[in-house]
Amino acid sequence: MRKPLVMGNWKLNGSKAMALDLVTGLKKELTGVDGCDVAIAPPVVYLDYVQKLLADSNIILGAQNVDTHLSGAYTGDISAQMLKEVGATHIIIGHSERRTYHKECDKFIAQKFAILKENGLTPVLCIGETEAENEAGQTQAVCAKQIDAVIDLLGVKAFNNAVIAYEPIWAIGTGKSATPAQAQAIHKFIRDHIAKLDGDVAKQVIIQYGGSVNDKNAAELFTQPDIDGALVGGASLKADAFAVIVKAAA
Ligand code: G2H
Repeated sequence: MRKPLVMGNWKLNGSKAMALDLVTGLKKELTGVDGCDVAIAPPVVYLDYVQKLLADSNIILGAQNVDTHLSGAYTGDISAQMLKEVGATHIIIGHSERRTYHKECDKFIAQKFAILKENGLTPVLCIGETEAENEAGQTQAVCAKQIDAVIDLLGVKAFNNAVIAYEPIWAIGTGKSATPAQAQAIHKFIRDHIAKLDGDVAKQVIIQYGGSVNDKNAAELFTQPDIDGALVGGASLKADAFAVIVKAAA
């Protein structure tokens, strides 16, 4: 049985005051909630602060990015060991916003996956197609290619204790979520794609859906057998909405 994971991706939002408010609210709303892992990924400068706020809770600390190097002359970068030292365990990589704005390619993202695994951290690998690719019927091919970049570098077993977040780019921050049936179809494709190489790895890998998940549409998405929780952007910035999503997955 897979335990769903609902993860909040704060993106470039927040402040110390907001973090205090949000974490205080989440701890209160989520007391006693079991059956779903919960993680939040604040901006990197707040990780240490949020880690302290989370000290007496089960909420997992995540981060939104990592560099492929561990140390050296890489101005502005943050290493896997630094993330680990401040208590972050689940690290988002390959988000479409980084693929687009920072020109990150599949091979580079696979290297990030590798450095996270080498340091005992959990990659949350975002994949997904653009609207044009979707309309051209290329969704499966795009997702397979993004996953295969990791498999080519590390082998399929790298997906043991890893997370995939399927985020159709046309659904991100647009309010236009994929339907539960649409999402289920591609989640099943992703799991089957991995199962062709290793059935056990496929069975345990968490496949989250992401893209305009909110307190209204989450419950229906989670009825689908291959949707194991969600990566949530906008709706993770409000404790009450995020708690509704977590409870729907639990
Ligand atoms: C997709 C998602 C979180 P939102 O990027 O990663 O954001 O829920 O705002 O669409």
